[in-house]
Amino acid sequence: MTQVLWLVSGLLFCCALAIGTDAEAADGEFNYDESKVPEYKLPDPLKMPDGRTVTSSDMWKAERRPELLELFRSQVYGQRPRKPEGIRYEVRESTPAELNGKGLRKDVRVLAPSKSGRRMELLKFVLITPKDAKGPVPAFAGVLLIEPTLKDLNPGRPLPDDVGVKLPGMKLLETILDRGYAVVSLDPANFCPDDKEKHRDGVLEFLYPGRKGDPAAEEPGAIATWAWGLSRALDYLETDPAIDARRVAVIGHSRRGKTALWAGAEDERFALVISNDSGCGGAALSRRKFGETVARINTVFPHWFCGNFKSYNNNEDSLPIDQHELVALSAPRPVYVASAVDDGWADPKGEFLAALNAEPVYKLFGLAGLGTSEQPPLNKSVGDYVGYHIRTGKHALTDYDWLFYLDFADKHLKR
Ligand code: GTR
Repeated sequence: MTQVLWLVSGLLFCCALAIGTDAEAADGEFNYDESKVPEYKLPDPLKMPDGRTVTSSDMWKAERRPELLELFRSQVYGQRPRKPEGIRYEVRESTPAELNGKGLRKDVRVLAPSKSGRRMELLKFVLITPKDAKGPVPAFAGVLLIEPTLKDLNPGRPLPDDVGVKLPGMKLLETILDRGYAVVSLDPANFCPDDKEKHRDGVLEFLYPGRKGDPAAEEPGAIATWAWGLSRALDYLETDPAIDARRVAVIGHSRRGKTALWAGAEDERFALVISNDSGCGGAALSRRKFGETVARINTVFPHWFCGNFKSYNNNEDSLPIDQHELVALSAPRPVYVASAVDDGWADPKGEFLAALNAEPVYKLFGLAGLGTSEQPPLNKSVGDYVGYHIRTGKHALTDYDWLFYLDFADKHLKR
């Protein structure tokens, strides 16, 4: 019965959160017609450029994975920023009243020495842990995963409408805590603002002083920088006895879902990867050109990807990779891709096909994937090591999605 209530409230909630990304592009310039998807041939994740086929998990790990990772760095997201020496943490603890005594909150500032010798803030995040945990707990980590304020952090800053956990009374966050997970939410505001003019203002200016403009050929864009920030949060989690840092899932919605996939690819310490409605540059196959296209994303968000990615505008067939290989970079760790049926802009079918076409890599490890080659019916979760669902409703991370993610995490992180 509670389950049913959850489902109903989830559906209502996701309707309430509907945002208009697909409406913004319903002007005929973009394709939403399956019969108009061009013919395309996906690159084979198991084919090396010299013609050899990857035949074992060892060969995947030693040869193919590094090669694919490098292609995504140089052609799509940009090179990984370096990690500064001498990082320190400053932690402020509190017990937020909104969590009804269930959660302990830590505001963590990650500091690095600057040229002047002073420590400067690289980034900050919020960690909420279940208050009465008996030992180290697993966690979900993401960019803007919970309302960054929970009241008092950056007061007055407007939030994206589609941020995951901001139910009245923090009901969903309480549920996550009750189920034994911590939540980590990275705030990109000062660290790497989501703004084409200002994305360099935080950590990129600190690491690469004086550079200007859009990311150069292989320079990290905002997605790579946010992903790097999630790794810095994970560094901290490794030092916090409340957390089992070997059981941290990285998760995100939309642009933050693209970030979760890339964070999981770059940092294999993340134990599980979840992308919610991540679309173009996330789980959706670029070659399908359904909904948002490479050209459009690079034009509207020139700061998200590296400079080289722009050479694939209207030229997707020449990409040396496609996004199924990004999903495959999670292997052998469990990965979950989710879509929403009214989110044509993010190409639900393309997201499903990326998950499906990542399976050959999981097979190398003897792990089962989706268990189906057809998109499942609405609101049904499928898959073992590759999970998928397509939900009714629009582009959002809803509590309904979360319930599937909690079950998936229980299955893999609590065994
Ligand atoms: C849209 C963008 C999508 C998606 C979305 C979001 O405007 O075209 O790729 O990332 O924003 O992050 O909400």
